[in-house]
Amino acid sequence: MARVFVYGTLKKGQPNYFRMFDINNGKAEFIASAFTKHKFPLVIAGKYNIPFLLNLPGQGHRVHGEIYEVDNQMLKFLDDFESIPTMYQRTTVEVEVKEWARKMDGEDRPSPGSITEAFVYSTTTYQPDWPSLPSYESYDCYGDHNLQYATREARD
Ligand code: PCA
Repeated sequence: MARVFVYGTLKKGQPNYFRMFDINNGKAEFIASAFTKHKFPLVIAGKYNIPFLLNLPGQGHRVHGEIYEVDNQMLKFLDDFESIPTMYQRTTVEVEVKEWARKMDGEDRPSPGSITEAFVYSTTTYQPDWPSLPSYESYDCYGDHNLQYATREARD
């Protein structure tokens, strides 16, 4: 089992969320909503308007996302889906918990505000102009930026 912090199209309500709940890909369970302890640029870039967290700590915003617990099969699926290591790299990030999932109720329920670690799909293999693109605190493919995400199936 591993914990993954998702901030882009894998979040609830976003276009790739369903992939984490396709049993053919493995298992995933929602653990908490959270935001990164440090700031990072979260930009929307490239021909397909893909969200990328640039591995440049200290710039941009504290990025909002969700932590999922995934099994090994799902972790492998996600590594493949996110085109590791060329498009993204899977790194570790410190995140501050906003709210734990109900299943975490119980005596050892950690408090909101606690810091935990999770994997994240971030990148150092970005184009030189990407750090100067607008950066977002919370990704929403339907946001007023008008940068429509092209799904895997819609790309040429
Ligand atoms: N999928 C991963 C990285 C960016 C993306 O669209 C995620 O949601 O965290």
